[in-house]
Order: sequence, then C-alpha cells, then structure tokens
Amino acid sequence: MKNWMIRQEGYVEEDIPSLGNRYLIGNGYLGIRGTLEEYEAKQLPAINLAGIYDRVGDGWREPINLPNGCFSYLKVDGNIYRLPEQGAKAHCISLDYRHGIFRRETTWHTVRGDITLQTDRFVSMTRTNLIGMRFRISADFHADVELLTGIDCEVWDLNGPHLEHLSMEEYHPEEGENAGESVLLVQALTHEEHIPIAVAASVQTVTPAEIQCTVEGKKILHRICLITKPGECAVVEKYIGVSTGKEREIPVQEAVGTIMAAKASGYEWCLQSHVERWEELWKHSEVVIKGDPIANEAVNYSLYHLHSIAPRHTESLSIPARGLSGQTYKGAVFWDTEMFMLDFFLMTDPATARVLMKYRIDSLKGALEKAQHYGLQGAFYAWESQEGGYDACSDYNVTDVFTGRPMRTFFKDKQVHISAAIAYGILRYVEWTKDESLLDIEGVRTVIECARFYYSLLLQPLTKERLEIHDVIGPDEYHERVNNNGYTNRMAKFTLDAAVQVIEIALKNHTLPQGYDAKALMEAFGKASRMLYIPQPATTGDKKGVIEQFDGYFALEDASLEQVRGRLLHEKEYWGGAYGVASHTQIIKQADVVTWLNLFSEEYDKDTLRANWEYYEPRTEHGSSLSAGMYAMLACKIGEPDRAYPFFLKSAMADLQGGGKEWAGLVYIGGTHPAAAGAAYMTAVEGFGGISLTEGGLTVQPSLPKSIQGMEFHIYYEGTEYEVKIEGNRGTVTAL
Ligand code: IFM
Repeated sequence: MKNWMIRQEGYVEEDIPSLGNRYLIGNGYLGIRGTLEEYEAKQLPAINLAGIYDRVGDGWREPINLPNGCFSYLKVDGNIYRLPEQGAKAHCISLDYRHGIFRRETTWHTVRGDITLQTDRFVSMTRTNLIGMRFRISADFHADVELLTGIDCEVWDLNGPHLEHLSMEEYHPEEGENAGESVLLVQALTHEEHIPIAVAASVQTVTPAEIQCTVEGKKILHRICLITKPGECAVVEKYIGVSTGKEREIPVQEAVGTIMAAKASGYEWCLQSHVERWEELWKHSEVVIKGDPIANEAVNYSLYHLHSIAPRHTESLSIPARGLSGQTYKGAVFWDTEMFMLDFFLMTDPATARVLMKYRIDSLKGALEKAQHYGLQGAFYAWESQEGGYDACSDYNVTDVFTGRPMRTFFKDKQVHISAAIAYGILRYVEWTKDESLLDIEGVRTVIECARFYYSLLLQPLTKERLEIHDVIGPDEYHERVNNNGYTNRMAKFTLDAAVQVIEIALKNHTLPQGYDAKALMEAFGKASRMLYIPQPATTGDKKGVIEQFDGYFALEDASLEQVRGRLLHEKEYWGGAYGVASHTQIIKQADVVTWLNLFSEEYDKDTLRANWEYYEPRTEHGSSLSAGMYAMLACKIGEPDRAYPFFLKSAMADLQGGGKEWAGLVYIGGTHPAAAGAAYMTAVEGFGGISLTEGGLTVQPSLPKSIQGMEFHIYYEGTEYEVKIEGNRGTVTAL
C-alpha cells in the first residue's frame, strides 16, 4: 500500500539546506522551501517566485524571494521555543507528496511540562496566490502560550537585497465579511524594475485567543495569546496572500482579496479543494509500478516536484533548472525543459506543455538579439533564459577555487545546441498533440529563425564537399570550443528539416510570416541539411561502432575516471574550461553522444547503440543530474532494462536522496532537479513501458527490468487520454 509520505525524524542542523529542497511545496506560481517556520535568513527559508527577476549591482540577475509570510515561533510562559536554539524532545517533518502538504511536529520540554507544536502548510493548487497554514498547540499542563506569526522581511538572497521601499503595516478592511479584522501587510518594490510586490497575512483562531499586532525589527507579527488545557489542542489558521505587479496593477488588492476570500470559505474548504485538485492531477499522471515499491515511490515523488513547479497559472512561462527551490542557476530556464521535462507534460497535461513552449515563442526577440550580438543570423536562444529570453549566463560562470577569480567560460557563447532544443520542443508538441495552433505566425517564425541561426553557423571546408559547425560546446561542458560535436550537428540538421516541415504546414494553414520566401528557404535548408556533416560510427578497429564526440576527441588522453579524479587538488575544483582536469582527457561531464543516439535511435542498429553506450559510460563523470537519465533511456533502447535500472533510479532519486553538490565555495548551488525528474518519467513510460510513436500511431512495447512486474499509467496522445496496462512484457493501450 502506498503511503505517499516522506518523513524525517529528529533534528540535524546540517541538513537544513537539503531538507529545504526535499520538502519543497509549490504551485508553479511560487515555491516554498521545506524549512521550519521559525527559520530566519541564515537558515535559507524562501518563498521563491516564478518569472520575476532582479539584479543588484554586479551580482547575478536572479529570481526574487518574497518576505517570508510563513514566519512563526512560539513562546511558552514567556520563554522562546524554536529550533535550533531550543533543542527539542522530539521533532519530525513530513511531506504528503500526493497532496503537497508540508507538516512539522516538535515537542519541547519546559519546566512545567511538555508542549507540542504541529503545523501544516500548503500552496494552493486552486487559488494561485494563496498559502494556507494551520497550527495545533497542545501541552500536558496549563500553558501560557504566545504564538507569534506574521511576515519576516529579512529575506534570504544569493545576490540581493532585491526588495526596496519595504513597508510593514497592520490593515483593517473596512468592508465585507471580514471588516475590521487585522491583516498584516508588507509592500515593496524590486530594485531594478520597481515591480510592486505585496504579501498579506491574517489569522483565524479556532480556540479563544487575544490577538495583537507587534513589530520585531524587520518582522511584523500577530501575537496570539492563549492558554492551553491538558488534553486539548489549540488551533490557529493562517492565510497568506501574495501578489505582484507582473499580474496585477495594484497587487495589494489581490493579496488582501485572496486571504479575505479564503477566510470566507474557511480553511478546511481551501485545503479540501487543493487536495481535490491534486487528486485530479494524479488521475492523469500517476505511474503505478508494481513489484518495486522503491521505484514506485521515487518516480511519483519526482512527478510531485514537476507538478509543484508547473506554470499552470499563466499562458507563457517555463520552468527553471532548479524549479522553484531558490535562486540557484539564476532561476533560469535551460534546455532541461524541452529535452527532459516536456514529455511528462505532453503525456499528462498537454495544456502545460503548451505554456512551456509558448514561453520560447514569446521570447524569440531575445534570441534574435543574441544572434545579432554575435554577428549571426536567426534565433540564438539564451543558455540561461530569464524573462523575454534575456541570457543571464555570465561570461565568467565559474569561480576558480585556487585564485578566487572568475573563470572565463563559454557556455553562453558556444552552447549553440539550445536553439535546436526549442525547435525540437515545438515540433514534439505538435507531433504529440496534433495541435497546430502553436504554429501560428510567431510559432512558425520561431522554428524558421532557429534554422536560420544554424544556417548562419555552417562552414564549408575548402577541401571537403560538406558543411560543418565549428567552435561549440556540446552537452558535455568540460570540452569547450570543439568542432563538429555530433550532438550539435545532428540537432542542427533536425532543426533545418523541422523548418522545412513547418513551412509546409504554414503554407497549408496560411501562417507563414510576411517577408519569408518559402521556396528559397526550403531549398536552402533542405540542401544544408543534406550537406551537414554528421560524424559516423567507426567501421573498423577497437572502436568499431563508436562515434567520436567531436573532432579530435579520440586523440585526447584516455585516462580513467579515477585517474582524473585523483588529479584534483581541491574538492570543488572545476573539471572543465581551459585547465580543468578533464579538459585534455576523454572524461566527459554528462551524456553527449548518448543523448544524441537516444533521440535518434531508429537511425542506428542496436550494436552501434550498444558500442557507444559501453564506450562512453565509463568515461562519463555524471557530473550533471541530467546524465543518468539519458544512459537509462538508451539502455532501454538496446533492450537492456536491467542495465538501465540503476541509472533510472539515480535520476528518480535525485531529490529524494540528495547528495548532489550544494555549495561552491560560499555560493549555495543546491536545489531541486526537475530535469532528472523528467528523465525518470521518460525512462519509466517510454523506456520500460515502451511507449512510442510509430507509423501505426501510439504503440506500447514494454521491456521491464527484473524488479518491476507491471505498470499502469495514463497518457494523452492527440487530445485523447489512454489507459496503459503492462504485465510482464505485454502491454495494452485503451482509449478512455
Ligand atoms: O542544462 C544543464 C547543463 O546541461 C549542465 N549543467 C547544469 C544545467 C542546468 O541543469
């Protein structure tokens, strides 16, 4: 029986950062780290907002964290009880990941007896701007309790402070059911663009209590005084409303309106409708894995994270590489969305898949400007995309641990495969949903401009009748500025072909933007695609079947992973760049050729796929959480699900188990790993489940690892929902 619950018993201060990620709750509009209510900025609490960025001075531009509307602590008989200062007699946190409810339960021993604080909190899946909290306080004596709960304006930031002109006030609505009630209100403006933000909080006491407003430094709080009786539980409910100038002209109205409406409905109603929405999401997305409870939990926990960060509240937004777990990676959107997360949404919630791709179409302008900046044509998408397609990736994206100096890296300039991911995502959306509305004039323009970008990158060597792409970085970021990276070239070819296909659709639908000569473009792209050099498998020798990752890769030192690791002088040293320990060897950061072969596996025989898997896996550091999933999927495609299984589990456990890098020097780089979550889904459904599109349409050809006896899940295809049932190696697909 599944319990859909993770729990952490006891208290270890060092676990604060990782638990903040693992116990995250969110609704796509905002995410709240799984931190305790009493935590202050140094303990990394965050209410992280999607899609609003800010830059202060020379710091990295990053998303904003809001004033902490969940902040609360307890006083008993005049003494403060909070962690970690007052050690607890018992402590536990849990996450109901079926319904996105975070809970804590802490018992402290006081001189007069024991007191227990239980809290629940959720970010509403039905009311985007609402956070709900419930406190239950019980003691085995007549305790004189003060619950202090409100909004903490001391915000944890990596490169802040982002909020200025902060004001804190107590406000009493004049009208409506809640007229005269006390509402705490914080308003501020972001530093760069002066976007107004508002956080409002109000409480409802189920147990008789006295409520006053108080200010403690940068915190505005309700002081709720009550006396608990042995055997009874005092209950306080709290509503937090959040809004910004991005959505509303006067965000304060929405923040206050949200809590007033929620209060009028009541806490139970708000919670119930949130729970029902989650149940509805699971109806379409749960993956039941039979016989393997660990895999079952890991996959659905991964899907929980994807649901919690899905931008369902808007028509055009994407998902940052670290979800809504904080400001790491500048809250930016990478190729992770299209290549790793998109399939989950396509198959379980196509409307959200559309929102993700619409963000790319709407940020075309930024991509056109970026290409122009480099003297290129077409659309060069941002490596680390913020709003409007602004590239937040800095020229110096890594700090040298030895000198403390920023190191010149070329991710932004040379990771040109990003534009192909956008074309791939759009085409995959249309292929899977048959919804051509995404290919309106701007959608068509986006794909054509991505193709024009690659067209402008093509070089014809004097002595060869072929086109090449030089000076790039492939998915393996440890080898910079290489020529003919196979993944990049194949994806460029895909994009040129995609543009031809999209122009045909545009001609049929009358959606070709003005100013394009369809015939000339189709001819040029078609010819370029045919002439573009795609590295081929070696035909003889000990590397027979293996494809060289880029020109000259095989000539690099073939040192083992252990040898290369042994050359590190510092645990946080960067392996790539000009002088990294891996740069001059065949050790790669993450799946590269393997990613390519996974995407185009039908173009190669199984021996070739296997030869590449076997060659590259021992040479892969798996230094990115994106890597394992690609190895898992390709292993499924060569008919080796048992070989895939540990890579699948690694992907699915990326957040459940943690263990990834959390700090780089003094910079926090931890967070959740939604791309790994997406890869776990793809491996389960497409790899083990064998769901794919063939000429005959949707097919299921399962290939389960030993530990898995069967699977059940639903998927959407072409607007119809299907039920898939797999027992052993037999699968059925039934339209619902
Ligand atoms: O997009 C990835 C990249 O491939 C490896 N470094 C981390 C990025 C964000 O997940």
